[in-house]
Amino acid sequence: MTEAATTDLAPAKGNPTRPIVIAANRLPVMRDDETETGWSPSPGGLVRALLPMLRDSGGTWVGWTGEADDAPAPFTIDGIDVHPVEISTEEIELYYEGFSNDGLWPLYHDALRESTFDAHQWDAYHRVNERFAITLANIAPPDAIVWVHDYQLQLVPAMLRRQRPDVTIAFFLHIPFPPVELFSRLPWRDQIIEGLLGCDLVGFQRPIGAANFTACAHQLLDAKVDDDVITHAGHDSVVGHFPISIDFAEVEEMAAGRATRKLTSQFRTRLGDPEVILLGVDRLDYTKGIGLRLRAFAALLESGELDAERCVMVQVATPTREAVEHYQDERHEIERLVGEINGRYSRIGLPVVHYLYQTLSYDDLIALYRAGDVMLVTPFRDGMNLVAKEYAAAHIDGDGVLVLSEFAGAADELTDAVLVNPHDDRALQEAIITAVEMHRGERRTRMGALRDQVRRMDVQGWADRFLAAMESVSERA
Ligand code: GDG
Repeated sequence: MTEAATTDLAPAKGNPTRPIVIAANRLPVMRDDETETGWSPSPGGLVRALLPMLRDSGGTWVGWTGEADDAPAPFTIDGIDVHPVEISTEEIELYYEGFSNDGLWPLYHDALRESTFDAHQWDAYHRVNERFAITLANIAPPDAIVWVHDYQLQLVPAMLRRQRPDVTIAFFLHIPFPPVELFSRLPWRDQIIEGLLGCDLVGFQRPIGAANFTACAHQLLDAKVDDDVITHAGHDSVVGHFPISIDFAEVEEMAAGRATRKLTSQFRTRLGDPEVILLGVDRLDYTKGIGLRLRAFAALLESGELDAERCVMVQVATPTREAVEHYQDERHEIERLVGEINGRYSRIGLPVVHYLYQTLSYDDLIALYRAGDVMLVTPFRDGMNLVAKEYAAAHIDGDGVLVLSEFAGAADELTDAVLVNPHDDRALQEAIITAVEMHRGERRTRMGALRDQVRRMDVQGWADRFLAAMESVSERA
């Protein structure tokens, strides 16, 4: 069955010269009864980054629809061939919620929570990765570049290489790669490294991710390392870092629209026209440091360094991975803290913390960024953090201050933010005060520099750089 349809994403600037096949846990489209085709673009940066390029070059995407036991026949949408991979209810529990999100996710984020290492979950992870590899092997054209994404699919490259040594295989990890001391806890550590070494190119967000992976390959598998090339079992893999970004022009354009301006001013009014709006926007994930920033806010209200009559905090916490216990615990703790702070410092009709456990529309989100005077991005560990970049792109007024954790990948580039170690309570409080009290001139200088940086290194540039590296490793082979 073949359906043809269109989505509303902008055309690409640069195109690959060879057929490209993307593999990611999720497809670029999700089921949507409201549309004519029954599909609409999936939310998220990856789709925004890759869909225009794929659409223009006529590529292929292999992934899961997001629904259990959902195996529609391959179809074409907007010039992209979509190949759904079926995942059962049990596999969602074991491969996705279990091994990926309760095993790998905490381990790759500084072991902030205890990982579950369970052989049944590993078997399901292996099985689903194999299903992806078989699908890719069956459909990749002879001179294709296959680009695999993220921690759910780390075994795919070697599995695919065994079946299709003729294609170029690349991988990009969206989350941090941990140091060897932490990674070694994983009972299946050698298999994961071997899986990734099936690639011609392995990409990370930060140089430290690439260095950690290289150290693991050397120490665990005795692979030979020569600068950025790792040789194992007679095969070379090039390792590099490619910091992901956002569609700067799109966010800027949305932020400049009349509808957004109106919404921003409505939000400010509804919040009681405070002098300072402190803003947090995150998936409700324990890596993001939401509780930590609420505690810092509370401590500053308590000490009188912040005045509840002048400041409000807005925290958007998007629901995520609700079946995983660590996420349920984190939600309870955040909601307890919000209740405690509001109980103590709010006035009638004027809560001091506005907490939304919801997914907002992108329009609302951009308007909220514009309303935020101080953006708090305080993860304990984060691959990149696109919220920090979106905030800068949305601040077309050239004002606003970003408080940014040193442990977010974005800190490598966004050096004009107020950088902070979120593990240091007092330093975080001081960073918030610095941001709130910063003079207009300094705010504008810093925001100007942040905006220049994100404009220069946008998501199209990221995709172009990765693609150029893939083409150059394939010429090398
Ligand atoms: C992983 C890595 C890396 C959030 N709330 C709403 C909403 N969002 C959107 C934001 C942003 C995205 O979600 C979140 O991206 P982040 O980068 O901040 O974080 P992760 O989801 O953890 O992403 C991360 C990223 O992959 C890319 O490589 O940067 O380090 O962990 O785009 O705008 N969007 C809407 N409503 C919301 O309420 N519409």
